[in-house]
Amino acid sequence: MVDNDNKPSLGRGLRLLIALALLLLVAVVLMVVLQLTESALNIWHLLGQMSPTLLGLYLAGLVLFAFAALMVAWWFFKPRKPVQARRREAPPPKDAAELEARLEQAAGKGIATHEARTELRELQQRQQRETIYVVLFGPVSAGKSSLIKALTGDASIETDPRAGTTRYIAHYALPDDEQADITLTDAPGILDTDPDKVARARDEARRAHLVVYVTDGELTRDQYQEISELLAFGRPLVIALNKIDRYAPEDLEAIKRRIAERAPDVPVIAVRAGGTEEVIRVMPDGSEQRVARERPADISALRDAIRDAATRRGRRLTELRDQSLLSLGAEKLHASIAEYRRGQAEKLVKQYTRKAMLGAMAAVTPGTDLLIQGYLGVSMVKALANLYEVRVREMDLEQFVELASKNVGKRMPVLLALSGNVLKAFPGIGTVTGGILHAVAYGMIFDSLGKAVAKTLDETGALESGRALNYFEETLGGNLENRAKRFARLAVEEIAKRR
Ligand SMILES: Nc1nc2c(ncn2[C@@H]2O[C@H](COP(=O)(O)OP(=O)(O)OP(=O)(O)O)[C@@H](O)[C@H]2O)c(=O)[nH]1
Ligand SMILES: [Mg+2]
Repeated sequence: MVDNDNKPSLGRGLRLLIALALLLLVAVVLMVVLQLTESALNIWHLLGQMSPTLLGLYLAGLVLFAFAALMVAWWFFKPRKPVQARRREAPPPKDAAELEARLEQAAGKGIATHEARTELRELQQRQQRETIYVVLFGPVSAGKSSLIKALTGDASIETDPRAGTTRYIAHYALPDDEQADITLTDAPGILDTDPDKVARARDEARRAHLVVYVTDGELTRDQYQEISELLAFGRPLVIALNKIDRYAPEDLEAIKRRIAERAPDVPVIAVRAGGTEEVIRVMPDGSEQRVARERPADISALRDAIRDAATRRGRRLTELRDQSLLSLGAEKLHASIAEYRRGQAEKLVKQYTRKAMLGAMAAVTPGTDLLIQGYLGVSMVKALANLYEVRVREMDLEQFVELASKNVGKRMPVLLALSGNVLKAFPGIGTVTGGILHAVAYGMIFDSLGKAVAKTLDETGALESGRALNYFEETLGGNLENRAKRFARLAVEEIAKRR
């Protein structure tokens, strides 16, 4: 640093020159002021001679112009919220061709599309058949399979008091129907402990024309939630209240009333699937015997409701079914895209972390490393945003990385000390120089920043800077020792490669 007392004095010639330049500047300013005053007086004079209408128009024009200029200035200088750009979700595809086009585009990028393609194929196959698909859906052991058994008379259908009997989707034709071709679909129960079975049932509810929600009692809050989600997907729905043999008539009415209050637009049909049950019979000699007893079925109201829907609303049901299956396909594609992006984001973060570490090792003078890392940081966040198709302005990107750097600044001494510490465990790297210390620290910083940004983009479809910075703080400060060791190992490997 240069001391004030030792400041070299400016030469006389130079001071004279500066004084002359200042004088010239004052003269120019004076001239400009005089010129402006003259113009203003002239304009004032001319305005005085104008007709009042023309004067009004002129003044209005002036005000408008000033307002426009102010607006432009405001737009330019207004304080900007840091990075809030949001990705627009694609609306559901209109038809099979549109979904097909989206699938091809995704496949071109290397995204796995088989799950979505299966849904598209399913739709195309179902469109070729005349039949109306009716799925029996609901909690385990509510009697879905028993109802299908009763409706079709198919004795091979497995039913059991134990929960989770039906594992896979199965279709059965509703026999002897002249008015409509109806297929009943048996599905695993929801509220099953196996999430795959539940997912299979939920998907099937999206593929069917009509959903019969089977319950054997009061509905829980989760069940109402499930029903309202199905309704939101545009699924035509009826509730079959099964096992009515177990209820007194007034209890049954009370349950029906409560369902009607919570799901007012959904018809509730009381049924009894029947089946057999084991009872203990006391014999005349006092001994006990287990015997199978038939429960009479009462399913005609449900059969009528299904037929009625299929014959009266068949076309509308098919339209809704097509839309529902298309959106299911689109959702599956969306999930595959998200999966693909997560994988790519991980690769990008690895690449940039390595670059940042190499940059830190190569930095010659203090300060350059920060500059390189700042540039790299912006590039990494930009690459991640591009991957998630989130448009972020350059200015916002820089502002975000600047905010992240401020967080880093506070932690840098700790990170460097930690790097020094863990590097001691690696023999043969010679003296621990600034470069390698910074490399380890930057490894940790870039890895945390990249992961935080990727997580935010994945969760919100936007680069919400507050959330991303919080995640960054969390990851940067967590599990320090192990992460420092990991990046120390990487840095040492990098040095070994160069030797
Ligand atoms: N009391 C009575 N029991 C019934 C009735 N319908 C079915 N059940 C009994 O309820 C139990 C479950 O029936 P399932 O048809 O296997 O039920 P599910 O909904 O298909 O069950 P999962 O496949 O496990 O999801 C069986 O023991 C049936 O006998 C009925 O109307 N009344
Ligand atoms: Mg079943």
